[in-house]
Amino acid sequence: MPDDQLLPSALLDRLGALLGPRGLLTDPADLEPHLADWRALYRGRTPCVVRPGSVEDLAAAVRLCAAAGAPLVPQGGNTSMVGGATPDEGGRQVVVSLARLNRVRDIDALDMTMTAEAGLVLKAAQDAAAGVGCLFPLSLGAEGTATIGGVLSTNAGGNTTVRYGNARDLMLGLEVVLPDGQVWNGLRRLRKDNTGYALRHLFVGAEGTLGFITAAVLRLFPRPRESEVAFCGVRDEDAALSLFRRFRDRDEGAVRAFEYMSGAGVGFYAKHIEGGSVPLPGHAHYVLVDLASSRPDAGLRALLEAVLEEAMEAGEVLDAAIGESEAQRAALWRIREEHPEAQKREGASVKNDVSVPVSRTPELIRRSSEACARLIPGIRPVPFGHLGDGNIHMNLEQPIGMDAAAFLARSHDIMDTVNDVVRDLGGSFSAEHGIGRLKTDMMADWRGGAELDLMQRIKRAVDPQGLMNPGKVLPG
Ligand code: FAD
Ligand code: 2HG
Ligand code: ZN
Repeated sequence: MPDDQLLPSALLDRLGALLGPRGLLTDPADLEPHLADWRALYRGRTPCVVRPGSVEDLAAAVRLCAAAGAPLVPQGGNTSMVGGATPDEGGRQVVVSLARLNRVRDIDALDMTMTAEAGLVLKAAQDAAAGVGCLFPLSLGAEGTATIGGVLSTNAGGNTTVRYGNARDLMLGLEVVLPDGQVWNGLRRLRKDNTGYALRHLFVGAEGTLGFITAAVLRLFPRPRESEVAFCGVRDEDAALSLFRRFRDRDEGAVRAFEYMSGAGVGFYAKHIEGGSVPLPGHAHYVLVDLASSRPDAGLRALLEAVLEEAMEAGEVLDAAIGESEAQRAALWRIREEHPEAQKREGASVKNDVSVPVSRTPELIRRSSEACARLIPGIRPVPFGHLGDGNIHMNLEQPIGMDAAAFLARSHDIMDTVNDVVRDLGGSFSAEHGIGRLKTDMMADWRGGAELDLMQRIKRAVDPQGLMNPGKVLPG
């Protein structure tokens, strides 16, 4: 069937009349960037991309689509790790990009809030906060592309969750276009607001299955005046955990990030990333610790050195490099931030964004690495991530010389193998990336019974036509 017959042409005409040429893309070259996900796991088709320039236009477009029974796929920066923002292959799903709704509507350094539109890029939100002497602390590798609507819809975590929480914890209020085109204005900038069901939390982490987030009130924090970053070679996974505990016990509030990396991942960074030099090569395990304080006299360097010295005496830290300038601190962070890209360049890999209680992270890394090695001899474990949150990206790289397609054909076996360990340790099969399309088939097993039943009832109540991001999150 030709693409223009996939949706009634009358709907396309009405959308065109409503939104104008900037608001409706139909040229195949313009559609292209919206059809595949960052990992290239999925490639879909769409008759058009709707790009509304105002909330009213989005609401009107949603009403037109609802009347025509056209399914809708919200898209922000399209950096989803689970195929959440990609249309399916059927060619009927309309991609709705929030990119043009990208204003900071309001920012208040006394209330410590920012009202930002959904399409605002995360880095631009951080910059806007810095512009009034504040901090918007959410930070992740995709922050130059990911949007406020996207990070809220996935309840993204990232590098600073250990100190500031997930995206959900940074949100006070929301504005949402519902599946029937109604606009709900819940943009209240209140710290206390106990007025029935907390509807705003329903849309955070819903991955676009319940409506469009169009704007949010975000919490701001005092900007850090002092910070320290150390990159450490550590003895093993237990030593990494023990180092986290040492910092936490001394001054929990000082730890802004605590990230684990394997020697394999750091090696991929050195091999694949331009200028990717590593100060302490040759270790099997690494930790990056970032301390920050809004107090100018917090004494973070003394704290850092005291804890590292203690851990070295205990044989846990084998060597450490401390960033002496902003540029050096950024260079140390780059080793961690470039892990996804370096891993991509090394070859085919299977990702497992999983969490366990923090105390079980060493066991998670060891047991899943061993189990995967039994499943596919030569497989290369590349665990890294947010150890301070118990969230390890338990990723597996293809054995050297193995055919990439043959390796990827085993993806589900590999994910099942890791998930068996995760389950045994009381963890979750999705920590921060969400379910998207990749993990819908795991929902019944992990969240079945009353929990999934309630989710499905909520979905039917909010989106009775089932038009919002079909095929994502909930099993069909
Ligand atoms: P998209 O990818 O466009 O969409 C994500 C989901 O949200 C989709 O289901 C989509 O339909 C929905 N959606 C998007 N906008 C809206 C809206 N306005 N209303 C309703 N639904 C909407 N995640 C982490 O948690 N921590 C990390 O450290 C991290 N690092 C990353 C590093 C890299 C290099 C990459 C590529 C991704 C990383 N991610 C990380 C994945 C993360 O989920 C996304 O970066 C981000 O949260 C998604 O934002 P986005 O604007 O790109 O959303
Ligand atoms: C990160 O922490 C992201 O860098 C991506 O969550 C993780 O590539 C991954 O598996
Ligand atoms: Zn992560």
